[in-house]
Amino acid sequence: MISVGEATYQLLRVHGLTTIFGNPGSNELPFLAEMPDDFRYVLGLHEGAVLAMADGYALASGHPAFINLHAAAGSGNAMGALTNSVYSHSPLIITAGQQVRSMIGQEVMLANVDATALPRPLVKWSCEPACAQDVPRSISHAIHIASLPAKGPVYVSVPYDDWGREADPETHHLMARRTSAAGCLSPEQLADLVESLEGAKNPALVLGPEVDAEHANGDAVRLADALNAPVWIAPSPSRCPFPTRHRSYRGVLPAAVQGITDALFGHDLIVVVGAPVFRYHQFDPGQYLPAGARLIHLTSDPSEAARAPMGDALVVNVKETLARLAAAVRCTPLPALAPLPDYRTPQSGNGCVHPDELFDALRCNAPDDAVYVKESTSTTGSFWSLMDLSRQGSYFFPASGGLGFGLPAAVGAQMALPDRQVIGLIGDGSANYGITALWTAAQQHVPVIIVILKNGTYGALRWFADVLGAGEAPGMDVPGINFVQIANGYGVSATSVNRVDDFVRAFKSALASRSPTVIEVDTELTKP
Ligand code: TZD
Ligand code: CA
Repeated sequence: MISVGEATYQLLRVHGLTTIFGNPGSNELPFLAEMPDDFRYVLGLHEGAVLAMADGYALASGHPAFINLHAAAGSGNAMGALTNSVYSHSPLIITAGQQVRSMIGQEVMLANVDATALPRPLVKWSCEPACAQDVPRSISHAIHIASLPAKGPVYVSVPYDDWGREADPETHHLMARRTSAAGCLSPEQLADLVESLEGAKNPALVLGPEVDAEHANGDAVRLADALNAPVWIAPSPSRCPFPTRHRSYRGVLPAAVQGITDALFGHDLIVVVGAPVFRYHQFDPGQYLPAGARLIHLTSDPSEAARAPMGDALVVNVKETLARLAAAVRCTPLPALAPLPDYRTPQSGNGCVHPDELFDALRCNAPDDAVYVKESTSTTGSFWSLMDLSRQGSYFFPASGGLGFGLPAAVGAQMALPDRQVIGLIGDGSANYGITALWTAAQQHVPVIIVILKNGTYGALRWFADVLGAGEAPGMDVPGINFVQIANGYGVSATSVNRVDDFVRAFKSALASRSPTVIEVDTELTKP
């Protein structure tokens, strides 16, 4: 007979979940004390950083990540970061330790009262097993439901007296279970779509993060080539689904109703793949679509399909659908696409580095397959005009705009992708929400490069204050932070630069060092 704890570790091993991201407390120690030698525990010093590190690991690896948090307090600390995981469809298996079963009702210290309600509505599913014997099955349930489309985070609260109990003898069946989804277009649905595409005079593709998550970037290129159609990236992108130097690439759509309609003016068919319709941000009411345009939405997420305010939707596997469409469409030649504009000439900073110069330097000096985790909110336009992102998994941004993702997610992504250089591009405001991940990077020898863009302010808020006509508000500047000292304090080597040539030197030495490095760059304030 084996214990509930042993059965759970066996199950996690079968699913390749041998890395535990966590921050422990007394409720979790009985589980962690049994951790087998082939497992690795990655300690994060704050649960927001724990969750975002695991998120970066899951997003970059394409596999679920396992998290262990301390009861309600630890779960609460992680919830800001969890807002991003919902919209990035991250399959995070979040577990939290609970008080012993007989004491929960008394609300003793560290009882997670109404534990399943706590993480809602941010998780896809949450559970506290009805008895100890149901713990391995509940964790199996969690892994499967997190990984089936649409993927998402799940939460399991486990009383700590469960781990030592005897497992159900039938638990072995769980180890062999596999679940998968097989939604594909019927022949009629495929024929309808092909007819719509072939019949359109001027179709446009709008691609979202799911295309990159499903490794369908190449399929999207084949469809764009077959259609000779322009391609936009859906607004507020959390990933890059299409090569930004492909001749069809037209840029990132603005995150505003009328802005999108204006950008797509003249198209009679708009096919949105793997994104919500749409992820607007600034309130700019207007028409949802150009006059006479039809919108078709392809997504694996029934909620994305249902909540859109316009268009027809098909809930599908986006990779398979793109591949089948690319193979099926036969288009008469459309007017030639306008040539792609050249990179814009980088502007120079005034006594500091302009973000244009920084991104230009990165494009020229970083490896082609570098992975960028970006959380610098005022430099969006500059970044997309100057970078060349051509590979799958090259770009990650907090999917719900919740700061505190970028720095830890860069550490997690670098752990998942030891053969690619991960570069965090983090604002001097954003860096503070997840700064403790530097300690984990140092302890785990994760060779991530964190570039901190220091403009002394919450730049995006300054821009937003203008958009809203709000004028000067309190709390918008962040002067007097020394990231070199902070990084050194956590055991990470760091340097500060205010000229682009010094940045290039520091960056090259960081690349060569194969150890975590922070480069603080004094940057010019720009508008997103
Ligand atoms: N808190 C959290 C957790 N998420 C947020 N999105 C905000 C606050 C509000 N916020 C933004 O939406 S952008 C921003 C804040 C505070 C400024 C970030 O400043 P930064 O980047 O220095 O990281 P820029 O490039 O100067 O804008
Ligand atoms: Ca800033």
